[in-house]
Amino acid sequence: VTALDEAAALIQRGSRFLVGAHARPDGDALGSMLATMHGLRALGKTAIPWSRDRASEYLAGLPGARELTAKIDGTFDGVFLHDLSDAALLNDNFPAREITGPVVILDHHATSKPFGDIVVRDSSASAVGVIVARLLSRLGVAIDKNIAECLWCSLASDTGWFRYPATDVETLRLAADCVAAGAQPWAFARATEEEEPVERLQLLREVLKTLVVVGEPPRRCAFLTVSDTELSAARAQPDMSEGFVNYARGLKAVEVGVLLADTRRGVRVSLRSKGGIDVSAIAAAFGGGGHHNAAGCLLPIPVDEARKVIAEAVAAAPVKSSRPSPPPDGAR
Ligand SMILES: [Mn+2]
Repeated sequence: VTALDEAAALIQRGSRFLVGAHARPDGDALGSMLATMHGLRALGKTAIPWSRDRASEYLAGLPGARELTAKIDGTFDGVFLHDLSDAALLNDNFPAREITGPVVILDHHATSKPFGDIVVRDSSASAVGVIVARLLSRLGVAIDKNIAECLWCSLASDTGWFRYPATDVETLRLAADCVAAGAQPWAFARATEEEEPVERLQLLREVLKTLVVVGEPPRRCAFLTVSDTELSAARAQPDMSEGFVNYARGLKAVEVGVLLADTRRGVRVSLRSKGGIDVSAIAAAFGGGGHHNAAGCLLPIPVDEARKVIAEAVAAAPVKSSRPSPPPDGAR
């Protein structure tokens, strides 16, 4: 019996469920949890989307995003937590297990501090939406328009619009199924990336002034920093720097891009690799985690020190050969 079977059995047995994700949910977290919610409802179950945080403005148009709530009544037959590898990433006022019932983890992170009663984990899945689609398929739930829009959000978000290495045939077939069921790629792109507040671009202008490139290939590293200086110059909100780290990675001969966000809790470090360096190992060394090519951690030190510490960690990181493996004998 696989974890997926156990998760499906739990759904069939129960009637009332919570769905949730990590704090400050991104497109994969929110899209996948809402897809599960709509799938549960299609089976006639009650499903409530638990979140202390509201959906980011750019995701607020997802079907169900406005239902997010931290106020719940009664008890549940289980909770499905998405895109979550570490209980510490859950908001601290998450209800106790006596309220939620069994905890089911649907996740695709490799670095994990295991928790949960049923853990459906596939670190090769490009997005948690892929795992949710497998679960819904096991339950015989057809992808309707709501599910399709939420899964599309999950896939597009975590594959970087279908270009990161985990983008496989399963991902693209599911994407096609979503479009067939009513997901509209341009409508989603418009809502998320083609309606940016002016302050975000003004923030980018300020943040680009902080660019620092250190080291030599294959470990060259580019840093961008966002602190109160940049935020107030642009009159911008902290969450508007989402995605800026990709500008740092996207430079010629740079292997790792880093965004340092100076917050009251410390420096939030976002790391992005082109594949030659495992940034999840670097993040894990500082108590964080993530994926081979995308990871993060929180450093309770000043931002200049954080830059130095991360630069040293990248300079010391093992480099994976970027040469493609040779074809098997006879394949030439
Ligand atoms: Mn994810």
